[in-house]
Amino acid sequence: MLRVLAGEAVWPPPVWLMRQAGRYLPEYRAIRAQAGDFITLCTTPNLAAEVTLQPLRRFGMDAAILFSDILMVPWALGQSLRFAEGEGPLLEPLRDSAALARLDLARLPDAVAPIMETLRLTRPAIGDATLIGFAGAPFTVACYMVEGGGSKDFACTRRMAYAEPQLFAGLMELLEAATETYLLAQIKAGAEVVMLFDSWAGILPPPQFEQHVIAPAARIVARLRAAHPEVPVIGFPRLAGQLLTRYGGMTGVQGLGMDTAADPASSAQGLPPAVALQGNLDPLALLAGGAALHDAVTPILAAMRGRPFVFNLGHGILPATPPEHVAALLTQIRAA
Ligand code: 1CP
Repeated sequence: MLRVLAGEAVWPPPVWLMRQAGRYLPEYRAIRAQAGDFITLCTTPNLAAEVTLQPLRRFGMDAAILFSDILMVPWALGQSLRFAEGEGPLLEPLRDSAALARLDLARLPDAVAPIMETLRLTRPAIGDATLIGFAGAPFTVACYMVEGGGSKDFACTRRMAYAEPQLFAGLMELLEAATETYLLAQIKAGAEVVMLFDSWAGILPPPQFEQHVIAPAARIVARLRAAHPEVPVIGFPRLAGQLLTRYGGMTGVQGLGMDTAADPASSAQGLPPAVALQGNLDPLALLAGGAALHDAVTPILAAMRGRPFVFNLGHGILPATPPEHVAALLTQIRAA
């Protein structure tokens, strides 16, 4: 994985899966039940480290991703957060300057200390695999903070960006600083690669994509690389469409995540050859399994052979995915 992110075309490619720890694994559900709620699981280092390791033990993945969530940053800044059973995250919606003023960057280091302990516990236990730290990118985290949870179109957030630009800029500045502090701490605690998840990047028109997705990512990458030139950064601007390669060229990332809708061959075309691509199997093909899975994997491998590439999904693994399908996927990739 580290060789690929340094620009080498390693074959067969390394593989890990977004949300590789999670509800599709019975051993995850057992630990989740033991922890009680999701935030407790994320802030109990021995349990979070155990969950981080589960997919490596079962499938022999080439990378472990820290078990946590992108919404632990708003939580660490002081926004109230809970994960309702079956409903996803619920936050106190941030809609005015008073709510923004209640957040405090100075709280973050102590609040995320247990997450750093998870990384310190995991690193010596993963052997040759690579440890990935991560954060949500400022725009996607702002979406959840303003909306108060998930949404189809994050209309309140986009409205705020247009109608109350100073308020939105204040939130984005706070998140940029928080993301940087948080990722630097993760690197210090043992993360060998960091990934920026911008899951909702693609809901923005091009000028706002430039302003709220590319520009903050470029600044974050520059500051991380200045402090730790040895640690590669993977950017994942989901649903970016035609703007994916522009993001890959302008932000200075070493790895670029392709979502399910991206075409691997054309994503590679406009990209500097040393930037690794990562992706992009449809999570539903993995859920379906059998010949459909095999036939979905083949063209991705064919398009990526000969360039730096990390095999992954195009979005997170679905909870109904049979674990045997993941094992079959790894067998096919390792035989490539
Ligand atoms: O009930 C449970 O056990 C909680 C389900 C769950 C899990 C397993 C949530 C709630 N988060 C996670 C872990 C998680 N989230 C990881 C851990 C490591 C791994 O990949 O194995 C990571 C990297 C994330 C990242 C994350 N959280 C993203 C970015 C990637 C993506 O999927 O687009 C986003 C948008 C979230 C928010 C979130 N957290 C949880 C849910 C259900 C959601 C999505 C909410 C929504 O928009 O509907």
